[in-house]
Amino acid sequence: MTVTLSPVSIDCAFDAGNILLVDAGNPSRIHLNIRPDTHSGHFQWFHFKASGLTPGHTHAFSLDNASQSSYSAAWEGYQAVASYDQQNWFRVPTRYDGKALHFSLEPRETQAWFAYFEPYPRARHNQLIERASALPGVELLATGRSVEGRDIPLLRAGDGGAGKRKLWIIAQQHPGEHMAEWFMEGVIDRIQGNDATVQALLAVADLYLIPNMNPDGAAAGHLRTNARGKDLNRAWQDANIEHTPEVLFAQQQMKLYGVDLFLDAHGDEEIPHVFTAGCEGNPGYTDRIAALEERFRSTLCSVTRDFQTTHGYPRSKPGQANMTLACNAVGQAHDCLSLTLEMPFKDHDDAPDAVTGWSGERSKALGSAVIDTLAKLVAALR
Ligand code: GEM
Ligand code: ZN
Repeated sequence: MTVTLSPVSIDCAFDAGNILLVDAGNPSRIHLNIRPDTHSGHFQWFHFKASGLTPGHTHAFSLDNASQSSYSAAWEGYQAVASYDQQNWFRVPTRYDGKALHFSLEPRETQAWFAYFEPYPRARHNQLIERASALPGVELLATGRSVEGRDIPLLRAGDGGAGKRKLWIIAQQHPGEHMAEWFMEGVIDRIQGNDATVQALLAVADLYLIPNMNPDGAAAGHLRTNARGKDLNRAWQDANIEHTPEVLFAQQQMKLYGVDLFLDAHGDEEIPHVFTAGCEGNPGYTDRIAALEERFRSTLCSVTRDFQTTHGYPRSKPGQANMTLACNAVGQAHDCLSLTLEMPFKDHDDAPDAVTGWSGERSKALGSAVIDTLAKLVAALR
């Protein structure tokens, strides 16, 4: 008996949506492409809704231009995420054939969302900022503006008292790296809990938090760039109001308040582990900074299984750092501990989760673990 399947429709006209329909003529096998960032060749982030699915029938999707994406080697070992309610996301069977990325779902409902990683919605960002700003001891310290005029809130937890350490955490310079703002939500949730560790930390330090550095890129479903096609994490030597106002805002605020520690939250397409990258290639790199980097890493390892120091980026050679990166530029300018924190689009293979892989929830838990780490480290920062 032949089953006549209803037509499948594909939609991405929503926050952080990104897909291009190639051919949905066969509801069992939908052909799609990923849309490049505006004014940039970068692409890898995808996020779309499929409606008209037939419960119990296997629908296959293929991203036909996957081999031309920014990090095409990263498709190996990667699994796409899906959701029926945009709240609970799970990994789906996925394979990369060297040209296209193929994934499939035998749906239990007639519609589902698919994405490269669990999206952090702008509405949730707005709620997060509202909630954080209303917490005792937390204030909306300043608000920057993106190229397209979206808010870039800078929060401060702590009273800004003299002599306190200034600990900065920024996130999602690269807009497709949604795990970064999930991480920031975990930091803010921990502040809200106001447990003894948080109280001890905020007695001697203030936390300066920018939960989303690139709202325009996130809204547009970009992987890597802002509305001007600029990679913000390559703009820390020549930021300007016209092309990279997002970075200019952060730098101006750091100059105004000072920096004793800097953490830049990102996601990595290829390496299935959580890791950090330091400033070993900076001209101003010292044994003191090297010791602080090591202590941060060993302490975070002791606090959570979702961190490790075996896998990561190759170390930069002495004096060979790319100073356009936030981590290196801030570490040099403020002579402080400065790290890029990387979470995987895949899974943290030291402690894998077959259902979710790396996820928003695990990013949040890592944010909490970093608070414990900062509390153990803060006295040694200067
Ligand atoms: C990375 S940071 C790159 C750091 N590279 C080395 N070798 N230290 C970027 O901006 O490319 C951060 C990211 O995008 O995840
Ligand atoms: Zn990044």
